[in-house]
Amino acid sequence: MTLSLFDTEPAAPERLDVGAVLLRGFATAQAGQWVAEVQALQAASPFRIMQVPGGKSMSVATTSCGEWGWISDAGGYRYSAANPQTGGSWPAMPVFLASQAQAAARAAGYAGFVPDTCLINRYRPGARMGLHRDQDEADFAAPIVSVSLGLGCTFLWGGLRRQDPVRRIALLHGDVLVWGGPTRLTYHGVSPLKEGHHHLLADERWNLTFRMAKAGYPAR
Ligand code: MD6
Ligand code: FE
Repeated sequence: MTLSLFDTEPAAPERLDVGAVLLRGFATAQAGQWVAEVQALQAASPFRIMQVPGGKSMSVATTSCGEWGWISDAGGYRYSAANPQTGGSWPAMPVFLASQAQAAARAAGYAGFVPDTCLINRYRPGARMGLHRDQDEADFAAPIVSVSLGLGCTFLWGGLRRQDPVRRIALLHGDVLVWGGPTRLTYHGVSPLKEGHHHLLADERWNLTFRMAKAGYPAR
């Protein structure tokens, strides 16, 4: 196969680690729709800065959609059926987002991924995410599908122990990271976002993580 700048074929899946697959550019062709869907969601359920249990503020702004939303407050981290800002439920997960996330999971070898929540994080220059593990979900057999839009970032990929060495991986607009299996509980984070300009999102990076918060994997 010859490759040119104009090929629309997505890049071959890149294996980042056991169970972790990077689908470069998976969301690029339909990025406009991704952005429009998130804009509509955030009109219903605006991004806001949450507190972490110690009382400090996160540097990213967050919202959720789906049956569950991820929240953080003085009481800790958890999934909640209610949005604490409104007391009501979260906006439903748009069919486009759910089906794209499912397709990405399938492309990475995870059939039966049916997300019940999507956490949306907005980064502006300087915003970061400290090393952490995603461990608030009920079934670690389910992967997480992570979509990057807007400005690129340096993603930190560590190991199963906090003190393990960390690899630095560029995540760019349209990249989708699907990750589960033996490295599902890998420590990871995001370096402070650098200043920049993206044609769709200006000085922002959006990260969407689709999860099965409460459901068992695979869905049936
Ligand atoms: C981010 N992502 O990319 C932060 N967590 O902005 C995460 O913390 C993350 O990308 C679990 C699985 C995939 C992720
Ligand atoms: Fe995470």
